[in-house]
Amino acid sequence: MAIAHITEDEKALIEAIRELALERVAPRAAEIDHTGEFPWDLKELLAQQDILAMPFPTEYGGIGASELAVVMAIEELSRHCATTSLILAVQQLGAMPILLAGNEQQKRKYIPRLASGEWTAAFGLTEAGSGSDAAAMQTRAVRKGDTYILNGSKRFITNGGLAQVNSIFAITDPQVGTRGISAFIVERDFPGFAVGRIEEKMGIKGSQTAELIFTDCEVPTENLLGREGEGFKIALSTLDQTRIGIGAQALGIAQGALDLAVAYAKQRVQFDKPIAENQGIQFMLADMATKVEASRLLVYNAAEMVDRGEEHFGRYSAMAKMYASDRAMEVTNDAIQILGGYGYMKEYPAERMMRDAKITQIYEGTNQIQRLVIARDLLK
Ligand code: COS
Repeated sequence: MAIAHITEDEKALIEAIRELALERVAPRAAEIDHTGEFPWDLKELLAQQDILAMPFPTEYGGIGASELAVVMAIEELSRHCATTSLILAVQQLGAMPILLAGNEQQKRKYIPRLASGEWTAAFGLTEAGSGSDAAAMQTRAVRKGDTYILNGSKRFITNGGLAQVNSIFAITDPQVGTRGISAFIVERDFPGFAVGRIEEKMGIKGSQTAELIFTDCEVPTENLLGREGEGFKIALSTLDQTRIGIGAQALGIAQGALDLAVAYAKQRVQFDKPIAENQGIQFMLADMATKVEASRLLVYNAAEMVDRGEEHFGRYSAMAKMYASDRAMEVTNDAIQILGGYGYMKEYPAERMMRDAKITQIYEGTNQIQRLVIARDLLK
């Protein structure tokens, strides 16, 4: 097991989450994938068990868990159901701009209800024409008295339309590039906020991915995060931290696939012996386990850098996300191979794990963007 510097209390909490995931989340995973419905019951469970409170400071109603404990919780949930782990990951993602840039009044207003799980959060950066090139966004925010008027739309927003609290990025000054982007807290009930298309996806099916449409959407000026023009930096610093959670999600999926492949290889008999007795299978399992462990070290290391208050962890969070998600794709692919025909069928979770793993190479910055972030930091 990888080195993990967490307190005894956090160790007990992670142990409890591991059991909860096995007993309550695992039995729901196939059905969630099949119906594609958001698992409100599991969101409630995470709220009741204070799991959604983990990323939030105690002074705002959270339990102030370390970043390492947060990513370990995401990992444990992901072993059984990536959709469920995403509820925690996106609660952190959507709220991070408020934690990083919000003033006291904004934190007091929004964080306690996110920590209790009464409200959920979403992060709106991506647009139809602006993915990797986040600065190419078109959504505009124009100040008019004591409100900003937002016009435009966001695409592929996780929890889009379900979340009460949305961190939305929009252009306030089109003349100055990334320095003209600002961040806002937009509530679902604000006039002019609407939900557009709901996407049909390959994996993480129970998680709602939606378009958000702003038509003269009225956002009070008090909901501007930081100052005008600081939005791009708020968005990128948010992603620097929350990408570790996506690495953890990939890690958990890969661990789940490895667990499955090991169990299957021991009980599947061909040519009068368990297939685990074949060196060809053993070598595959050994490689899979090593990839999982190396991913874990990168993910935990990046999280510990955050906990130690190190400032320049962005390179390491990008490495953790990129490496763990690329390995998760390989490990889930190998798990299917070990399960053979059964691996290809929905009777076993291997094929779901592979479909779920795929998104971890794409969201919160494609792995090509992660390489760019790492290389820029290396070469600067
Ligand atoms: N944290 C804070 N600020 C950052 C930053 C970071 N990690 N990286 C860059 N910046 C700042 C720069 O310092 C620069 O500020 P100044 O204008 O004061 O110099 C500003 O942001 C613009 O930086 P840059 O010129 O590097 O911006 P680019 O348009 O070249 O974009 C990338 C940089 C590609 C890194 C950015 O667009 C990106 O991360 N894209 C991926 C977006 C993404 O992850 N989308 C997924 C959405 S969530 S599912």
